[in-house]
Amino acid sequence: PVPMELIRVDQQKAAAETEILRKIAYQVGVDAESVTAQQAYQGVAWTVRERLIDAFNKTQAYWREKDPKFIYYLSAEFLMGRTLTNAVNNLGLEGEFGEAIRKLGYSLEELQSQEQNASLGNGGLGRLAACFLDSIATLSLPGWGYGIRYRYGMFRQGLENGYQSESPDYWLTNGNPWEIPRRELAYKIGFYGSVQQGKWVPDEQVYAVAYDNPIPGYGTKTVGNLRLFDCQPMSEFKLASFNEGKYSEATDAKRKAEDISAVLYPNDATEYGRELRLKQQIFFVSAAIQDTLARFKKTHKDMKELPSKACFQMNDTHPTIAVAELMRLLIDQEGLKWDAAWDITTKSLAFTNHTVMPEALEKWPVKVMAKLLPRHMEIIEKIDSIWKDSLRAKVTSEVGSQPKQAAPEKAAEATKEAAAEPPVDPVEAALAKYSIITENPWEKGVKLVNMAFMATIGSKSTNGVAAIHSEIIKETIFKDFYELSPEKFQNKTNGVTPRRWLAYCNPGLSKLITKTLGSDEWISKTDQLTGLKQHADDKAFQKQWRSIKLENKQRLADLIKSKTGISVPTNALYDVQIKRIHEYKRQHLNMFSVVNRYLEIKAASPEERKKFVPRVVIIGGKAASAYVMAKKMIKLVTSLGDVINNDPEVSDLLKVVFIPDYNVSLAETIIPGAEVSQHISTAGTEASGTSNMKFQMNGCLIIGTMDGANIEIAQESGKENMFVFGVDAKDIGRLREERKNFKVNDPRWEKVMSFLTGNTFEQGLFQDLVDNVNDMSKANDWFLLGNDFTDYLRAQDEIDVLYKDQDAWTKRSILYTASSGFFSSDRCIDQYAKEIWDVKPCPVPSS
Ligand code: DL6
Repeated sequence: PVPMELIRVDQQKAAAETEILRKIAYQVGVDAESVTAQQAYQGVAWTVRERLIDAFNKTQAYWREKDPKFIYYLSAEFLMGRTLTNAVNNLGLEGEFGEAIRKLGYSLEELQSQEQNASLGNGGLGRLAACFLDSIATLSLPGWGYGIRYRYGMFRQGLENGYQSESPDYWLTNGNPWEIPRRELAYKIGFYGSVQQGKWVPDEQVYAVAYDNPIPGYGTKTVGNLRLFDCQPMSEFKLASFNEGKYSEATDAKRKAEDISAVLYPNDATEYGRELRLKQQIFFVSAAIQDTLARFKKTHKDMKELPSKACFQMNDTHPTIAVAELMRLLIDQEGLKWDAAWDITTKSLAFTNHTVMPEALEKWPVKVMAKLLPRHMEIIEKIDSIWKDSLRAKVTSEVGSQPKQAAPEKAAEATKEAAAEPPVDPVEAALAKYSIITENPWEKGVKLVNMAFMATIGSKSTNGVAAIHSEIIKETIFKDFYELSPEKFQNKTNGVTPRRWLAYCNPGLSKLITKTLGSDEWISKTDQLTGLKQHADDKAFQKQWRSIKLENKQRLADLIKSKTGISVPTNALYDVQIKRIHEYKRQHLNMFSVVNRYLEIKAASPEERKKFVPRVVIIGGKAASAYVMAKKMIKLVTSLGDVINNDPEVSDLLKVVFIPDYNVSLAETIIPGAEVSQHISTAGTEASGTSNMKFQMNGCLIIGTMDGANIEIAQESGKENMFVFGVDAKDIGRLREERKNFKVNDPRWEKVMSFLTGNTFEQGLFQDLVDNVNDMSKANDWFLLGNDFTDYLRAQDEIDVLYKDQDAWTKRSILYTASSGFFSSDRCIDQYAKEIWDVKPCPVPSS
């Protein structure tokens, strides 16, 4: 065979320029002299791909030889964004390729903008998974991500009459240079059917076809992998039906199979939609586990060794069917006994919870599960029954030790109920709180599979994603499980990659940091950023810091102009809230403060108006398609923008901008240009937040509640440096109880409510939104906007005061960046690797 050294492009030392020109000529098929930006992008991307594949192949071969323990990150979402800049920089190709691209007449940034975003995720959870892959590779940890190669990502958001409109995001229009199809790697995935002699005989089968997406680490030769599965039918179509003219029937199976990897989060309002989601989950989880077991079995005979070679991290509830699937594969295919399989499963799986929002904690109807996955349902029932058996003795003694005599009125009630219902065994009733299979509280007789409970029972650890969140889950959703096995519960405060979210998205600031610290080591050792603290008071340094911010604000202003047509002045304070639109994130509270500001400006004399700090309030984010109130919140932002931006009295003192179709690439321009960012969820509702970390890294000040990772950011940057407001998480329960008797004691609240329901807008347009927070006869305002309103406005005033002192503002900005080191995903992944996965670095040698 020809030695690989002669084949590898990185060994041939051909100039990048020559390679790119060859690609343009022979891959793209055009003449380099008349190359468009898209064609130049294709030429460059396919060239970078070859370098990437060289390093990828070397890494994977090295790992095969060394056989280290792997982490497999199972996630329904990977919000990767664009790849070119990240790949060029992580591979250290910026000099060589930068020059070659310039000779083509473009810049890297221009070519990057030609790439479609891979929006295979919804929000923080998916972007976190992408940051984790970057850090896993950077730390040279043997690890792969596993997910779905959705043909359509998160929907594209447009605006129609100020309302969100949705259209499909076909992100593969121009092909995808960053993936390697592995058509020979296809796993069978079954659905429906029945269990016969203990084995599953599915009625329907599809193939999961692997696509590898190499993930380059930074400052290392290691290139990890994201293996995504595409769903393909077992056969293309039924020729016989086709020949009979039954075209639709002929392609039915193909269409159904393709549906599975078609869209991220199919609408689950219908039964077909709900079933499709569960199909997606078993589809990628089964393919991932089959794939892992196949590789494991090449070098290992004894399945008991699996936990020493593989750890599967389940990213939220979406992949938690893994508990039943790993059991099934070990028992039905590998021939293990139940106990041995359970031992392996519970040592190989780990679970992360990302939310306490009930709607995101999946519970599948037993009926749906039993129909689609009959063998899994059988396994789940057995897990549940063995689990409850193991607790019966303990529960029996607890029930026995409880006082027998109920209070007289309770006893009377109980007697009445008992007459109507069959008697309930008190032990069984007490065991119910631990059960995976539960009664649907809203629909009598309907049983549900609680996926979070199954995950925590079936895995070695359960973690939350910020300190407060990890405490909350121990006190609420997993209280009973925590009391049984406290050692299983951990915290892993999230982090974000400093490559994409500082070094590459903010090249101006990155250069200044490197110059100031004397090296670029901070890019992988972010604790070195603390070295900036000593320059925080230096006026000359502050000036440089400010001038970079101004350039970034100009870039953001240009983006706003191009996306919305709105001109915004760069001398205004840029105030940003970008995240999914949700009542708990309270974009409407932000808008209430905007209304208040607007009314104050209008009421002020021309002389008084001069005292206002000009502000541009920027909002971005998508509302789930079935979430009516979130969609109304978008309409609120756009309607306020229409009124305020066109009011000559307000002029440049206040602008309100909604940037449509918020995605990773837009965030890369918005975050460096932001001066203050809003993280204002009701305390106790935002698990962590990760954009707060990105803003902090880029020296953007934060206004926020004591919620999620805000608390730890405040600890790192100094609480006095953050604009903190709002009620405490520990008071939320009580305050919610007291809502009926609560009245906002602030005349500004009434003014805002009246403005929103008055004649500025179409009659009744915002009545539902206002009632939702203001109609206390119905004990509304679940997210306590009224309770936090006054304190929020106080914090907003503090922002204005500080902004007038630009030196003090800049000093804080420097201190934010300087204290952001903890929030690197490298730190977070290092903790996962050591404290949960037990996976060690296996760096590819340099030569
Ligand atoms: O852990 C990543 C991210 C957190 O930063 C957010 O606070 C949290 O809302 C998000 N969770 C989800 C889960 N599903 N829902 N909804 O997206 O995870």
